[in-house]
Amino acid sequence: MSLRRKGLAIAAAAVIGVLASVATYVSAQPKEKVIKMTAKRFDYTPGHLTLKKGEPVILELTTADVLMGFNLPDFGVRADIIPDKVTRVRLVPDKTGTFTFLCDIFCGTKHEEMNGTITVVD
Ligand SMILES: [Cu+2]
Repeated sequence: MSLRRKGLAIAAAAVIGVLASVATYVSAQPKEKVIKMTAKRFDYTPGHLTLKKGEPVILELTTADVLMGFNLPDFGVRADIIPDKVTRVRLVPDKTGTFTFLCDIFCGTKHEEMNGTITVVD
């Protein structure tokens, strides 16, 4: 094998090694459950979620009409839900109980009543 070929073979082996370790790393990560939630004046669908403590989830938030907010103060999570966009929020519940989330962007007459709950179980 020429020196040049040897160099190429070593480089190829290194690339394969890196790809294999990346694949192992990705597959070792816990798969986050994706939960779709739609906001619409003046509620969220679903309006209640049950999650497991310590299990990360991704909330995919969309709005069916106007700009909304998603605020889950007990977990320090908040986001704008913008029309025609998907807002992704990662949540790792680290305590059990039932917690309220609410809309914190004024969206109309019943805005103050727009909320839902998340129950976190062990
Ligand atoms: Cu609102």
